[in-house]
Amino acid sequence: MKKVAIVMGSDSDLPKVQPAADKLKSLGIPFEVRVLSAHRTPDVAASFSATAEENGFGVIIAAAGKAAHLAGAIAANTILPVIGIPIKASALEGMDALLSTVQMPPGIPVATVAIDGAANAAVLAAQMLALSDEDVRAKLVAMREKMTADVLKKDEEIRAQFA
Ligand code: RP5
Repeated sequence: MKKVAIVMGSDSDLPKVQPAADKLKSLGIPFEVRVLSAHRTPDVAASFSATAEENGFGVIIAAAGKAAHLAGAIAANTILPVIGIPIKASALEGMDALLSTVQMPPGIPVATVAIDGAANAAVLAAQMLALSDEDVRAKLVAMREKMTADVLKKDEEIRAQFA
């Protein structure tokens, strides 16, 4: 199975990124986690990205805050799909990172999730891998079914409470 890379601009991003790792783990998808910075370690970030495909990765998740160029810089060096997580890490509440991550020029997309949307980044990565992996697809279907059942149960409880 192809691996997912989770890269973040700083170890200070980890608490916000952890849900992506947790979700991939729960889906049984192999992943590796790195701290790579578009600004502080640009050469290492570029070479990681340029060799990611030959190193067995299928999707890269890139999280960064402030002037968040990591996902774009990673996307510039690979044709693997890149999912960006804008991290809320400054006085601008994550809007800085959101705009820096999402506003990519034509030809180099970054599939950007919500500010601090790490869990959805992992689900989206899993959906990409599910295109060619039946086991991952089955796990995603089961996850959706459980989600639906949980909401229906809560609906029943709330209706009973107000009956
Ligand atoms: C960004 O700057 C990082 O992704 C992080 O969100 C933010 C602050 O980094 P540190 O100064 O905490 O290392 O590049």
